Amino acid sequence: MAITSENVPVFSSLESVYGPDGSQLEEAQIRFDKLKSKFQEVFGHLPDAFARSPGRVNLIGEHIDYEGYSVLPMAIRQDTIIAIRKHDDSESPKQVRIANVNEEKYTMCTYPADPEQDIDLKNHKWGHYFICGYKGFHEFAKSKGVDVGVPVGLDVLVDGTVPTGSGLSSSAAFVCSSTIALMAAFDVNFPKKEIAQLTCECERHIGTQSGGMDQAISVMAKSGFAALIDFNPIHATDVQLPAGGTFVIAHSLAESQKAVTAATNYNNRVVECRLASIVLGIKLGMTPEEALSKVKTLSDVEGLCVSFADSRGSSDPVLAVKEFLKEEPYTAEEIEEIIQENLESVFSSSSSSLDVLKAAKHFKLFQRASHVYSEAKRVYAFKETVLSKLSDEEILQKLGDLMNDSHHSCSVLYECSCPELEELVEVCRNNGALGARLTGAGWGGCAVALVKENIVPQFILNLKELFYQSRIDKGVINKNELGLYVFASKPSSGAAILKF
Ligand code: NG1
Ligand code: MG
Repeated sequence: MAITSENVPVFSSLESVYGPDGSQLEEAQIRFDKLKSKFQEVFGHLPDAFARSPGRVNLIGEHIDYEGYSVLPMAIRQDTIIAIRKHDDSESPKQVRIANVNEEKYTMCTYPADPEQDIDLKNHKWGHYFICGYKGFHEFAKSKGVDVGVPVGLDVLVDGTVPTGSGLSSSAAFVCSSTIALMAAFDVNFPKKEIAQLTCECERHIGTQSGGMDQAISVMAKSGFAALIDFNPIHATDVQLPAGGTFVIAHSLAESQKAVTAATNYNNRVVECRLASIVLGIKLGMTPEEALSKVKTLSDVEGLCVSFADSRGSSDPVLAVKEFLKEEPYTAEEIEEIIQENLESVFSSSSSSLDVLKAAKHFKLFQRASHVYSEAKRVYAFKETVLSKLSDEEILQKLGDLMNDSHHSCSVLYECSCPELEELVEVCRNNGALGARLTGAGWGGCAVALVKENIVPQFILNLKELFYQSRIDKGVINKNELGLYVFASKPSSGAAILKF
């Protein structure tokens, strides 16, 4: 298949991915050598190909991708690398065997070589993420009429450096590298935009109703640029960040297990947003039937808010929320009365949403909708600030303010922060960050701080002393692991296939 710049690049050298300079390349060389020898040791063969896909840090635009709004992340250096070998028809076992270089934490998972298998969500295993990619790859190939033959055995070895449960999207790095490794093994290459869409959809097999940000940036990132990602259809615009500022990522050390807590955290918010959009649609003049059938996300009803204008005359759905939704949480009965339908029927096709309904006491429609609409505006303000004619100094200051506002909204309105993240964000701000916020889904994981380049080393030292030292003393982490939990990051490149 012809490879164009629209497809995933296929490289034959590590320099093309990790850059020509010293430490990163050396580190990568060591990882790849280890992967190869481990592969040989575990499976008795060398791999056919490798794929890598990076984690990401979201700079602004939290919990709005699944509501149809644009977000602004950048890829980070940490990534997942996968080595893969496809068996011949005649070889057995006809299984997908997934091993990890970190075999103590991740023991080998084995699945049947069946692209139509269901994923056992009640019994969460790390290998499930590969199977998401496996199912997605086959579904997509089928939809495109690409013949990938009868199912054969696959050997897979994984090496991930994106910390898990940290809001840096280890899951998307894993699902995207899995899908791309499969493409390499089957000798096909799809356009990046289509891979971004397919990986977003197939990661939902894990049970979270995720938006498409993580997969889009992991697949489409360009080295040196953050990206504004739009959805429906997916589109990425490069964003050159101003000189003089650096993003520092710091882990709160609270791990958020999103696949396990979905019903009360992530999927709960997706359901609340859906309900908020239906109720708002009705209040803005739709009939209940119309709202129930047409409205999926808050972005779907934004167009009905035109008569609510801000001081600059542009339409402002936040004002419509203030007018039409009440601040007190809604009970299920109150919502059913407005929408004239019972909630179980609204969500009958989604078992993960039904789990949410079972677990929910009430629904905070006002708060969730206010967050989404205001956060969507902050993303555009962020992009416009970057493009503005202000001095770099002023730009950095404004971006920092927007990040602080975003955090406040996540914390107070969306309630996806946690005490450790609150403490960390505060420490960042008290030590010279121009702005700091939780990043990713929240409920644990990382914060991202915008820091002037010239104070970065001192800033990191201060975080070590003021946030991490007490945790090292208590044995939560090891002193020599600190570099894994707090680091400065430059925008890295997106997914690639490596064939040597
Ligand atoms: P994390 O938790 O970083 O994987 C999740 C979602 C994103 C987005 C953010 C919140 C997945 C795979 N990713 O990111 O799509 O909604 O939360 O902004 O669920
Ligand atoms: Mg994730």
